[in-house]
Amino acid sequence: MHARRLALATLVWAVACSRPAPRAPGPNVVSIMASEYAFGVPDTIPAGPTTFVLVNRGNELHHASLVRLGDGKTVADFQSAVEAAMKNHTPPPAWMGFAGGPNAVTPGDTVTTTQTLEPGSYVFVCWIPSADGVPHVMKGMLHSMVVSAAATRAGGGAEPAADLSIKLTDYDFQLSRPLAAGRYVVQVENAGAQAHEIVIAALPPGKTLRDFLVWERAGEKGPLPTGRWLGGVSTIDAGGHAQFTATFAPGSYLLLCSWPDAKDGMPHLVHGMAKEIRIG
Ligand SMILES: [Cu+2]
Repeated sequence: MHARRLALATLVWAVACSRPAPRAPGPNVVSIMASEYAFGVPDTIPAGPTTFVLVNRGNELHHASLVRLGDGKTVADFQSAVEAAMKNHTPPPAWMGFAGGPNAVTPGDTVTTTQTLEPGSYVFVCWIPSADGVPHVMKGMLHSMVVSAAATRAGGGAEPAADLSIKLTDYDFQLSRPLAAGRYVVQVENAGAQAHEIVIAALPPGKTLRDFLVWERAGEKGPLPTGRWLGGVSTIDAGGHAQFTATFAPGSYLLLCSWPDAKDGMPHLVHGMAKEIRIG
């Protein structure tokens, strides 16, 4: 009896004292609030692995495309360069770096991406147009942010381990394996020669990629033939990588890249970067 009580006590002690092994610190987490037409985001964040949590508190679709400014370039330089590029349908200047950021999210929803940030001057931008065709950035939806080496924690933090990878190419999305319903950490690698994005939209029952492309070719008139927008990674330079998380219910989804082509200025989705996947 006594021995048995002792064994029990030992077991209780062992359970109480079994702590999980120390884990490497995760990425720094930064919240971004999006509304019409502004971002609520800190002005300075530390460099290193960073998870952005984008909350859409507005009534329209928004994303938070992260642009790195070249040395000495200001937000005013950025604004005038964007105006000139949009007016003349020219590619963005080479001093703009595209660093990812959370992609389009339905009003009321939240999406996350993780990327490793180099120190420098950045701008969060929403390139998504309103129903009037004017991109939100032209309505003032941009926010400058300094990524500071000084504020970086010792020991850094690690990027999350991914469940699958999607390669962005000129012009396709290549999945490392087929998807089933569930929650995934997706590693996105831009293996193309150009900047690309990936954004995921659910298709309502009965709608297909064809419906989306017909809507697109007709000049994007009327409501989008899509359901929920699940995020993804906003425009990221060739060679860049990032992770995003997404939860897939059974159904059909679109993978899209709307970034303008370096040669003809057309969105990449008309060059083939529009893929329908079915999750059973
Ligand atoms: Cu693309």
